[in-house]
Amino acid sequence: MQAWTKPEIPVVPGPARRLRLYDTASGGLVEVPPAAGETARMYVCGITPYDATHMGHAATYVTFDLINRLWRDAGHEVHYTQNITDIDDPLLERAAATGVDWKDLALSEIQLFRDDMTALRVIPPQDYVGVVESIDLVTSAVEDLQRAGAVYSVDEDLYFAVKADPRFGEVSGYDVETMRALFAERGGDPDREGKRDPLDSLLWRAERPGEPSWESPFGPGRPGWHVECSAIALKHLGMTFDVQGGGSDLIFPHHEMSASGAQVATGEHPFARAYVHQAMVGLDGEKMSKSKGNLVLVSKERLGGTDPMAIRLVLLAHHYRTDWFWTASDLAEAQERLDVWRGAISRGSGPDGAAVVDALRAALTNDLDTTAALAAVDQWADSNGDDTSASSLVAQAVDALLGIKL
Ligand code: 5CA
Ligand code: ZN
Repeated sequence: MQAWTKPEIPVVPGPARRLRLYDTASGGLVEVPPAAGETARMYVCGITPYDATHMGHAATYVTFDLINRLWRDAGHEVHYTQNITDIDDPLLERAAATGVDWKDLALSEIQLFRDDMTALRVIPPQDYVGVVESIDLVTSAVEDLQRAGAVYSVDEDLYFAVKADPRFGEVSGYDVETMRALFAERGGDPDREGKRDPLDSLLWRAERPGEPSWESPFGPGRPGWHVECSAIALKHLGMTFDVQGGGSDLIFPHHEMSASGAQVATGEHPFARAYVHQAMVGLDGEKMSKSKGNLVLVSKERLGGTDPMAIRLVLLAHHYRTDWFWTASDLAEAQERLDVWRGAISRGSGPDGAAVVDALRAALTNDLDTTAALAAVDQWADSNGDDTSASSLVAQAVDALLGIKL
C-alpha cells in the first residue's frame, strides 16, 4: 500500500545521544539499537480501518514517530514497517451495519488516516502493508508453524498451540488468569470446544457463509489476527528487530502471540529487542475506542480549524507510559504554548540555543521524556538572551526532534 507524504526533517547540529526505551518484556530500560551505526528496525501495529483516527491512535503513532526521529538524529538509518488490518471481524461488522462494502470502508478510512498522519507530521513507514495483499505471506507463515508442529485444527479452523513456545508469556509477564481474561476481552476464544489450551489462538479461519475468503493450502478462509503481524514483520524486518510497538492494549494477547508465533516458526529468539507500549488515551473516564464510540477524531478537529501542531503538542504534553484523558482545556493550553513558541522564535535573539537543543535531546532519549522536553523549550521561550542564532536553531530542533513545525 502507498503510505503518506514524508515531512521535511531538518538536520540539527551538535552531539546527538543514544536512545533508551522502557521494554515491557524485561521491565527495564534498554538501548536500541544496541550499537551505533546500525540500521534501526521498527514494527508498529497499524490501524483496523473501520473508523476514523482518534486521539489514542494519534498518541501511539506520534510516540513511535519520536523514536524514528531520535534514531535519525543519532545517525541511524531507520527501517520502519507498519501493517493495516484490512480484513477482520470489526471491519466486516461495521460494513454490514452501515451497508457499505468492506473494501470501500477500509479504503476510505485508510485515506483519512494518511491525511491525519500527514497533518500531524508523522514520518511514514517504508513498508505500509495491508493484510489482504499479504495472504500468501500469512499462509506460508502458517505452514512454517505446521512444520514446527505447532498447529492443529478445530473443525476447519487452524490454531496455534502456545505450548510450542517455551517462552510464551515473556512479553507480557502476565499470569495465566490475567492472560485468560484479556484473551476473552480482546478477540480471543478461550472457551471454544476442542481447543487444547484455552489460550491457543486462531491462525486461519475457514470460510463462513457471507464472509470474504481466499484460497489457501488449508482450504478457503482468512487469516487470524496475530499471525499477520508476525509474518509481515518477519518478511520486512527479520527476527530480532529493535522495537515492536503499539498501544498497551496490544501487550496481550497480540504482541505475546505474534512474538511466540515468529519464535516458533524461525526457532530464533527474541522477536524484538524491545516491546514498547503507548499507554491508553481516554475520554470522560473511559478508554477511547472505536467500539465504544467515545471518540475525539483527529480529522474532525482538523476540519474544525484546530492547528494539527496544537494536537501534536497535546499528545507530547503527556508521557507515553501514563494513561490520560483528552480534554478541551489541554487543547487550549497547547494552542497557547504554540503561540508563545512561535512568538519566541520570531525574536531577533534569545537565550543559548545549543543548551536547549542538548536539553531536548537529553530528555527525549531518556525514555521519551516529552514533558521535560516541552519544559526546556518553555523556559527558553520565557527568557531573554543575546544568542542571535538561537531562534533558528531552536525552531530546527523542535521540528526535527518533536515534529512541531513552528
Ligand atoms: N490493527 C490492530 C493492530 S495489528 C489494531 O489494534 N488496530 S486499532 O485500529 O484498534 O489500533 C491502532 C493502534 O492504536 C494500535 O497500536 C492500538 O494499540 C492503538 N490504540 C488503540 N486505542 C488506543 C487508545 N485509546 N490509546 C492509545 N492507543 C490506542
Ligand atoms: Zn499488530
